[in-house]
Amino acid sequence: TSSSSSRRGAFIVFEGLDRCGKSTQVDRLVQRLDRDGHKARLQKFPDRTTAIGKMIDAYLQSKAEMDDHAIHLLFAANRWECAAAIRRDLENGITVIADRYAFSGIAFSAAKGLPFEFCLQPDTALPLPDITLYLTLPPAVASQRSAFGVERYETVAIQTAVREQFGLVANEVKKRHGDGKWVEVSAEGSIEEVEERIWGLLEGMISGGVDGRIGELWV
Ligand code: 2DT
Ligand code: MG
Repeated sequence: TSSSSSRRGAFIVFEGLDRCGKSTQVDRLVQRLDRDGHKARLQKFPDRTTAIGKMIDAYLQSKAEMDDHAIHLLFAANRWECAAAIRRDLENGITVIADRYAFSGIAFSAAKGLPFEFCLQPDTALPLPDITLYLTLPPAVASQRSAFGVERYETVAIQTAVREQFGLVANEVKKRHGDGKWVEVSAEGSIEEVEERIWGLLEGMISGGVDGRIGELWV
């Protein structure tokens, strides 16, 4: 529509525990937008293709060990090296869809015992997502899905601790940026059912574009 040309693209983040179907849903959303001729770009975090991303990849595959603080800062640095491109694309009317973001950074590091305030700090002033969809699955349902992979963090004990931290992250987002910035979505049901649930929440924001400047995380 003509009004969308004066508006910027939407910055949409997906978060959730392993095996919640997050990456599947992100892929389907991007495919749908491509089909509709809508300009959209997928941004995965960690972005394992950069120099920093390769260090993160080695850590996740347990090919490298690293201090908890050091790897936390590398995950954040990996977002900062992508921040300018995200901002530029949004300003050019492109919808940016991120598979994980700073919220995973906080939840996973805090689950290891790092202080919550320390975990928040390095992502301060990154582009603020217009909405974060947090995909939820009851633990009993999750355990019936296919087995965990072999990467670091893919155990029931760690996922349980991460779930608890995501609850604190949700509170922080709502407190600092407003209730509408963090939306829980049930990931129960078929792939198609979850896809329609998600589309119902995002359709207006994506097709209309977003009015106003890009916010800054935690600011
Ligand atoms: P994927 O399986 O989605 O590639 O994630 N992680 C992710 C962190 O610990 N900190 C972060 O900042 C981010 C973005 C979550 C790989 C793992 O990396 C964790 C799972
Ligand atoms: Mg994974």
